[in-house]
Amino acid sequence: MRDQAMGAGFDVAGVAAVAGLANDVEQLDAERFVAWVDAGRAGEMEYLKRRDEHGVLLRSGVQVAIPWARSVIVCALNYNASAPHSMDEAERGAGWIARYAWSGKNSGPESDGLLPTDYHGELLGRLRRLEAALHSQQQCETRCYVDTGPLVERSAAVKAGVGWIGKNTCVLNQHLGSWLLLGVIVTSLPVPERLSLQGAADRCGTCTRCIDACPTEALVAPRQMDASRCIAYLTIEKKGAIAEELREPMGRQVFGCDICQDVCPWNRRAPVAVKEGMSARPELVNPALEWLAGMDAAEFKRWFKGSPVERTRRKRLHRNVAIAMGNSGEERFLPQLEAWGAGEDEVLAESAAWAIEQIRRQAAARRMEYSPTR
Ligand code: B12
Ligand code: SF4
Ligand code: SF4
Repeated sequence: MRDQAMGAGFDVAGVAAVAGLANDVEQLDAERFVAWVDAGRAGEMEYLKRRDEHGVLLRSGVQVAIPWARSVIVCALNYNASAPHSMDEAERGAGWIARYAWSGKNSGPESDGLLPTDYHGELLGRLRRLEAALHSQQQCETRCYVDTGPLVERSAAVKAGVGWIGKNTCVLNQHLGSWLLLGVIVTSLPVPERLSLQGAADRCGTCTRCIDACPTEALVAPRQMDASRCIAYLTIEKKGAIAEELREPMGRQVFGCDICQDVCPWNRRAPVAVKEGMSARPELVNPALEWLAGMDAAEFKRWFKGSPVERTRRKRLHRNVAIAMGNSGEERFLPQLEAWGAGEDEVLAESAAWAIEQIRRQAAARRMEYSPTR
C-alpha cells in the first residue's frame, strides 16, 4: 500500500487501526474533541459541531458516522515551495497568502502563467488512484476524504505513523517538516496486529517557538488551539467584522497564516517539493495589497476560481486587505480605504475606517518621533 501511495504522488503514508471507544487512545481523542467544541474553540465553524441523532459529535470518533470503519489510510503530500516565508523581510505594503494556497498548474505552452488549483482536488485525485488499486486487490468498503470527512485527520495521521502533533497542533514529520497536506481513505479492512504502528515520537522537546510567535495567542497551551483566535480562521472562515483586539495582531496576513510553521526548527531544512498541480504561483507570494484591493469580480475570478482563496470570496478578502493596509501604516493606501469607507458594504466600510485610523495614528507617532526637541 505504501508503495502505491508513493506511486500516486504522496510523500508519506501509513495505516491507522480504528478500534472504537473501547480503545483508550480513541476514547481520549473523543474526549479531547468534545471538550474542544464545548469550550467554544471552533468559533463559527458549524460543520465541526454536527451531531448524529443521539447527539454525539460526528467528528469525535471515526465510527460515529462510519460504523463499518476498521482502518484509515492516511497519505501526506509535501507542498513546500522554494519561496520566502511570512516572517522574512518583504516589500512595504505586501500582504501574505498562506503557502498551501499558492498552488497552480501549467495549462500548456500558449498560456500566460499557472492556472489556480486547490489541494482538495489535487489530493482527492491521488487518493482515488490508490482506492482503485485497493479495490482491485480486495473486496472492501472505502471513502476518500480531504478535510471534509467526519474525522480529525491529524489524530489519524499520528496513529498511522505519519508524524507527531507539534505544539502548534500541526502534524510534523521528522524528514519532511510540517508543510504537509493530508488525505484519508476510510476502509472496512481491519489492520492486522503485526502492522499496527506506534505513533511517531514527539520531537518538540522544550521548544515553544510556535507558541511564542503566535500573534493572537491562539495557541492557548501546547497542542491546544482556540481556533476562534487563529488568523487562519479569522481571514478564511470568519464572516462579518473581525474583533477589534485581533486586527492589529493579524499583521499583513490576508488569507491563512503560516507563522507558527515558519518559525518551527523542523521546517528549516524541509525539502522543497515540485508536485504536479501544486506549483507555487509567483504572483501570490508577498502579493501587493493594492493589487488585491483593485480586483473587481472578474479579476478575482480569473485569479482565484479553483483556488482555496475562492472560499473566502472577494468581499472578505477585501476586508482582510483593509486590515492589512491599516497595519502597514502606509499613507498611500488612504485613498483606497476612503473609497471603501464610503461604500455600501458595512463590514468593509467599518474595517476601512479602522484602518484609516490606524494609519493616521502611526503617521502622527512617526511625526512626533522625528520632530526636533528644542
Ligand atoms: C477546522 C480546521 C482548521 C481550523 C482549526 C484548526 C485546529 N487546530 O483545529 C483553522 C481554520 C484555524 C485551521 C487552520 C489551519 N489549517 Co486546518 N483544518 C481544519 C480541519 C478541517 C478540522 C480540524 C479539527 O477537527 N480541529 C479540531 C481539533 C480538536 O483538532 P486538531 O487541531 O486538528 O488536532 C487535535 C488532535 O490532534 C488532538 N491531539 C492529538 N494529540 C494530542 C496530544 C495532546 C497532549 C493534546 C492536548 C491534544 C492532542 O488535539 C489537537 C489539538 O486540539 C482539518 C481537516 C480535518 N478534517 O481534520 C484541517 C487541517 C488540520 N488544516 C490544515 C492546514 C494546512 C491548516 C493551516 C496550516 C492553513 C493555513 N496556513 O492557514 C492552518 C494551521 C493552523 C494550526 N496551527 O493548526 C491541515 C493540517 C496539516 C498538518 N500538517 O497538520 C489539515 C489536516 C487539512 C488537510 N487535509 O491537510 N484549520
Ligand atoms: S496559524 Fe497563525 S494565528 Fe493560527 S496558531 Fe499559528 S501563528 Fe497563531
Ligand atoms: S516550533 Fe517547536 S514546539 Fe512548535 S511545533 Fe515546532 S518544534 Fe514543536
